[in-house]
Amino acid sequence: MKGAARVGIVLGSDSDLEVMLEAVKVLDALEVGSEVVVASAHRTPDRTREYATTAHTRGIGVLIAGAGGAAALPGFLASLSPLPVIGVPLAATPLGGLDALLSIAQMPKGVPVATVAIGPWGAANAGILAVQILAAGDPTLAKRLAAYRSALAAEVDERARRVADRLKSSPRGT
Ligand code: RP5
Repeated sequence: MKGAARVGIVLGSDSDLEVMLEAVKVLDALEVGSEVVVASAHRTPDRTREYATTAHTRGIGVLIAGAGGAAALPGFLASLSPLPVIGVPLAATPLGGLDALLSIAQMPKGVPVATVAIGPWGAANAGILAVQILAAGDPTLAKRLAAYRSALAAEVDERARRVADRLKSSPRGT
């Protein structure tokens, strides 16, 4: 949420907030300002239309939309906004999010929605993907992203070291 918002995170419902905070956390860590709004494609179409058609005029560069039931929201935003839209399928129905995943991913040719994994992993990845899109035209952000990726790699190196140490002291893991 830090600074002027460059990423708009749209929730179909306040019940989506907990999972979608994973995207906010990533954006905060990478110092990219974001805003969170609740706007449903089917319950508040006018409010959603208003947001989709004006977000780019206020400095927003990417939209992230989380949706569970029916999951029309990312496609609805993409149909109205010139901005790239990333859809996060949420496990809000008895089908565990697979319905949302298929609905969001299967956009007909011509109006794309970049679709990430179901749930918190997808929300976090949506945040990273949004930063990657913005970083294409922002060298400072690109550097920050590179540092983030290096930190991820260092973490794996550390895990590999721990596994090697453990197997050295007890090769059969006993
Ligand atoms: C979708 O239906 C929302 O995105 C949410 O994931 C799901 C359930 O919404 P609530 O009934 O909890 O408001 O519109």
